[in-house]
Amino acid sequence: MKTLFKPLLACLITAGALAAPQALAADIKPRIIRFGYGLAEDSNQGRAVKLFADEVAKRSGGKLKVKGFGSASLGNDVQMQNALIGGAQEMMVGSTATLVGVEKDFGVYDLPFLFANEKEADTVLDGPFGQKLIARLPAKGLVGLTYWENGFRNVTNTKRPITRFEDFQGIKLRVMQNPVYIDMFNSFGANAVPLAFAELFTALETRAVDGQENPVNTIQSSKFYEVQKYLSVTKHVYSPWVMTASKKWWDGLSRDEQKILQDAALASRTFERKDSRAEAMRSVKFLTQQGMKINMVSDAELKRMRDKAKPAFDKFAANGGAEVLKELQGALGQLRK
Ligand code: TK8
Repeated sequence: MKTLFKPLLACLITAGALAAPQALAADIKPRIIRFGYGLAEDSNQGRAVKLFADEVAKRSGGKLKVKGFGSASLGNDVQMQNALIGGAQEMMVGSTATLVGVEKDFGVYDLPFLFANEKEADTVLDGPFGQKLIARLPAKGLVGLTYWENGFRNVTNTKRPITRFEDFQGIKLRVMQNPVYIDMFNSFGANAVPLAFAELFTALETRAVDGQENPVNTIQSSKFYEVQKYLSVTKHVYSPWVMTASKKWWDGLSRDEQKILQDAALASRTFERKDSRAEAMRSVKFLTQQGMKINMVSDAELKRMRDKAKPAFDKFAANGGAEVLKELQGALGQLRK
């Protein structure tokens, strides 16, 4: 009986799969997925969330509905992380820098002048190093799906162009809520003020701070050009975003549902990086047209900044980051061989 039944069942499954592959095979329930992010809907982040939502809808026959909530309307990065861990929100994308409260080693990406270009960043983030860091998240209540590009960060302020680190002297500079940034800019002579991104525009507008640092895409999409005069191209840090899901919620999904989300996340990664890079090429011109004064910082001065930031490296290593820093430098060394 058993031996007869098995091939018959296999035949039925094959026939069924041929007739209606999705409907029969996939275990998908109707679900609404709240997906929060910090930037405006009309930003590289917003466009990629929309692409992700469309991909998930397509791959799930419309059953999984991703609802994007931009401009930190569900909370800033840190608040959303906590909501995911607690199971009060399903998904988000945000900076790896603000994940340090959850997993300290993510701070390694914030050390200045590590990645030489986007290609290095892609290879390391998508390769064993980046995936190993992501694999630490489930133990902390999060599931990391993929990295997106935030991009190389540049400095804006209202006081003066930054041409060398001495120009940071006395500038009140908003940084992300992350100790590496605080140490780095303080070592340049700035007065680093950690602040959530959601509060940044107002802080710049009211002159509570003089400046900030972010990729050109964000300077454009968050309209910082309205309240900032100087943009200095320092590319001091390559900043990743990471897409995460609540582990509590994720564990209740079927394998099919998880696979749809994971596949759609990878599709969104390809789109997001391409879109962000194309936009970054146009942003500099746009920002000039808006009246920003833009200067490039020379390689020699960037090297001086790098040397000056050594205390940030030392402190990161001394506070338990030595291993992860060595691994990242090792991965970069492999690439450059
Ligand atoms: C958006 C932030 C932003 C980051 C920052 O929520 O805070 O400056 O660059 O992209 O994650």
